[in-house]
Amino acid sequence: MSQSESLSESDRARLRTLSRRGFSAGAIGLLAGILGLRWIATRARADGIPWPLRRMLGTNQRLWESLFRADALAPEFSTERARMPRVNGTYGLALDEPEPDVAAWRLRAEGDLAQPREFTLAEIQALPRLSHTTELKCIEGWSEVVTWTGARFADFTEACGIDAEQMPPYVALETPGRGYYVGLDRAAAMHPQTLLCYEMNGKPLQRGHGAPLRLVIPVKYGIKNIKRIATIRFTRERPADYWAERGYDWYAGL
Ligand SMILES: Nc1nc2c(c(=O)[nH]1)N[C@H]1C(S)=C(S)[C@@H](COP(=O)(O)O)O[C@H]1N2
Ligand SMILES: [Mo]
Repeated sequence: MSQSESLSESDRARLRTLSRRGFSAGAIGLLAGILGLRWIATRARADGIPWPLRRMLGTNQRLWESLFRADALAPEFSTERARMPRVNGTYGLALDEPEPDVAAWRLRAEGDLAQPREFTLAEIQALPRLSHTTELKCIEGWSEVVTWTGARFADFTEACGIDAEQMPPYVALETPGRGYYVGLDRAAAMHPQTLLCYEMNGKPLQRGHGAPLRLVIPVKYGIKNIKRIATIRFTRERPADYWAERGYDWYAGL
């Protein structure tokens, strides 16, 4: 004898009601989910994405910011662990143009400073030299340990005549022609491991990795590690950021 045959007619009726109820509850839940997603998707956009999502990123950012410690260092590794990462992201690198002349290259510092300044690569290399072996983490899900060498961003700001107390809250960095651009909060820019980097794994930086000068900022995801910097602007307004304008978190902290 099968189970259903042993059920009385009233049991069966009860079962039918229960499963109908279960189905209705499921259907209502599903519908609410779909309507909810549609509601989110049709909201006004803020920096390229619907405002409820942007607000979630904002909350996320405040949480990360409150956890940030200016003196907490990103983990460092032995140099034997260092590898060459893939070339990832070529916006603003102009790889189809002829090899640039490094002697003619200039880094422009502008914005909230006594007067705009231009630096040669030799001038950046004359600043105190620092190396660290840290992990480059891409939001796409891969990471690589790399030995980076360059000048501390904090030493560069000093060379620009900005003292740490007067430093404006934001820094904007751009490639030539603004093919890629990044905005940073002051605390991350001034972090002791943040470098204007000209050597990678003991060799001069290659074009695909941002020659002649790139940013290395281990307290942020890869997207903020802008390659081939032409301009650095100190500013009181939060700068535009290439990937934040395309839906990623502006802060992008680790
Ligand atoms: N100019 C420029 N810098 C950039 C990018 C880019 O597209 N253009 N991509 C970023 C991203 S997403 C990552 S993960 C790192 C990768 O650095 P790598 O190419 O040296 O591995 O560079 C960052 N800096
Ligand atoms: Mo990335």
